[in-house]
Amino acid sequence: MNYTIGVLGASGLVGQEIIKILEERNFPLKDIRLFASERSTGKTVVFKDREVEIEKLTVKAAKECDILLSSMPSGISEKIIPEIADSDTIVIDNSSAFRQKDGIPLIVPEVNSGDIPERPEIIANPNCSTIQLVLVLKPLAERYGLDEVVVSTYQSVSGSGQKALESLKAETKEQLESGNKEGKYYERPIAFNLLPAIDYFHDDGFSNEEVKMLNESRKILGDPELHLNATCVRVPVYYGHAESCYLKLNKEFNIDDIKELLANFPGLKLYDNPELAEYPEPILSEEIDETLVGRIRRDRVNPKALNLYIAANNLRKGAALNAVQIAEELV
Ligand code: 11C
Repeated sequence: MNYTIGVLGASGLVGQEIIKILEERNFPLKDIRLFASERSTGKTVVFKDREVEIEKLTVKAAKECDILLSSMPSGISEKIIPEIADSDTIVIDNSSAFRQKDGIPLIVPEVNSGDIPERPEIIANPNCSTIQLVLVLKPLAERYGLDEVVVSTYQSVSGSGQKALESLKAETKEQLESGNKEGKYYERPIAFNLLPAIDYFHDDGFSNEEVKMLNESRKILGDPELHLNATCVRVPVYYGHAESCYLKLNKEFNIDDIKELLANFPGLKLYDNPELAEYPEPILSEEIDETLVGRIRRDRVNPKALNLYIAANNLRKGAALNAVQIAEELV
């Protein structure tokens, strides 16, 4: 059977990446429909050698699709997706609107595809920084048990969209040419800088990105007690998020067993020869589907703890690819 796939938010960075991934992979497609806001309506996108016109999003038109891959702002998703989704039009939603709702699965296929119910209507796609983290946490949790996770992220500007990408370019040029350090997109300059502020701040001092990493990891791993502290930092990099992780396990381990376990987990690629300058980097993650994991080393004091470092393409595995993989699970 072949399926009509719709892409909601087709003109955004993630929407464009979804289209690219559907072209690359052998998805059983009957047709592809592209939807976006009125600003992009009427523009065309080349898909497998033919031009597909971007349509204005209406509930009626969206319901003509079997599966929708949606990447729209949360506020819009929250309003329109419940009107569209049913068991004949399944919506895989990349926004944060439904991730914590009871009864709505939050899926990273390699980790918890078993949580997809028989007749799903909405399936939530997690935040990019969570997806790459849980790929590493899952095999370790299963074999050794997780006592505590401490993670610091290094997140590229593409996580904030096209305007942020342009601002990094413009700010870098301006600082080099005139020394002007004015921020053009974030509240503070991003060029030659690091911003420990992603999304809004909660009353207890955590940013919403940090809270998402805790709540989403708990839901995906099925561990509501998971002890995880995140510090999320925006860095002046175009594509790819990196994360430094400190993990306390419940049991002692052999470090080579950990490397083997991670090397064999689907979606992960062990890249860990620091003496040969082989370690996870955003640049290396740009063109690949796997999450790179390296710099794996035991804590010098605590024999049950280790450090590691991961990098993944935030637009691919962190968003578009994960959504397409969920669609593949459905078909
Ligand atoms: C960032 N992780 O890098 C965010 C982007 O909840 O899907 C994705 C936000 C989300 O800014």
